[in-house]
Amino acid sequence: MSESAEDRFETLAVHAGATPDPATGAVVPAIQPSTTFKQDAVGAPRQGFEYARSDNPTRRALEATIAALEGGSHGLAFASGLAATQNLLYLLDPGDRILMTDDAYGGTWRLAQQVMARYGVKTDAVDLRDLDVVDRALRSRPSARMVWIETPTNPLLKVVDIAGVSRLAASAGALTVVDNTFATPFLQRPLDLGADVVLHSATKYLGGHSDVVSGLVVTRSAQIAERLRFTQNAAGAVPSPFDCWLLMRGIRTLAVRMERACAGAARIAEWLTTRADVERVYYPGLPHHPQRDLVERQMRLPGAIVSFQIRGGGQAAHRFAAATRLFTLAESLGAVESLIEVPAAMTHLSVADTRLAVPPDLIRLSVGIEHVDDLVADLAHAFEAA
Ligand code: P1T
Repeated sequence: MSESAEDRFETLAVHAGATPDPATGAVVPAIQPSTTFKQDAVGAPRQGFEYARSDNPTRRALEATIAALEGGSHGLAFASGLAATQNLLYLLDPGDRILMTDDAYGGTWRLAQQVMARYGVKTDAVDLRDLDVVDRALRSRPSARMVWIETPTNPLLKVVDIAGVSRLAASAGALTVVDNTFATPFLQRPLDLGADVVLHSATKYLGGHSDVVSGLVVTRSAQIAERLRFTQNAAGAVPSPFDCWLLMRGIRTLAVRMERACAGAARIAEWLTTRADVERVYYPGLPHHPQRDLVERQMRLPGAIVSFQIRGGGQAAHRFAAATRLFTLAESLGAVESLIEVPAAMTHLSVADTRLAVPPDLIRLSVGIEHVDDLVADLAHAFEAA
């Protein structure tokens, strides 16, 4: 990551929003709920705002904030991570092909396979960790127009070389999109590594408090931004001003939340490797993670999601996930409270029987910011109870 003294991430996260308000001195941005804006003459809106779906002051402030944090020049906010994904897929035409990481959020794969396929866009699952495989897949016909990276992936925490894949994609004329939900711009900045577009389910770490569903996109390309700005308005899947405000509030504490959660996750991952009732632990910070060197090169910290396979199969996983007390059994991730889920039966149910299917005995932990000793004690109790 390249940061100057003026724009260290922690500082930027607090100050990137439009504050203090020049009109009032308020240190918190205002929520502007107005759906429409007065025009002084026909077609002459005062500050470029006409109608809130097209643009509004609160969303504009959020979009500038995320663009600054990702080191991009254009930010766009959507009603959910999948709405953001949908708008990126609108960049494609019938006959185009996407190469997608072979471990990804189930909903992203479902959108590509069950919706976009009907409009003639084909998606192939590829192990994007292997650059030779990527190179071959980019060369095969029809040529790929977009490479869709998640890194670390959901839920197996595979790590993809963003710079390597972006270089190959660019030379083949394909766009590289990075879903940066698991890492956040605090841990990893894909645009600095050559990606064309970064996407977030802002529902997760950026919001950070399990109280807003939203999606964000950032790019340095004026041409891509213009097309996305058009579909953002034309298709209309936009977040409310209140949701935008909640996200700006969440983003201000992103760095401290991530540091704390990552420290807890590292400790929990290590502890799980010592348990006889655990078959395998997935965490990019463990010495045995297959892309350990890449993790150190590409990420500031290895993240706060830990997955593991429990001995005893799918039923043992279900019993374990229902037995924790502090880890709440729920979908989603990335908030202050720790969550636990069984991907094969929950977040990734829609990819059962596909190449993206995940092991039934896999448990995913989203480590929050509680005291780590309490979290470890909770897991220890669940192993006894399950
Ligand atoms: O839920 P939504 O805001 O629409 O975002 C979809 C999405 C996109 N990308 C990644 C990497 C995600 O993890 C998600 C949503 N994931 C969950 C709800 C989950 O529990 O994994």
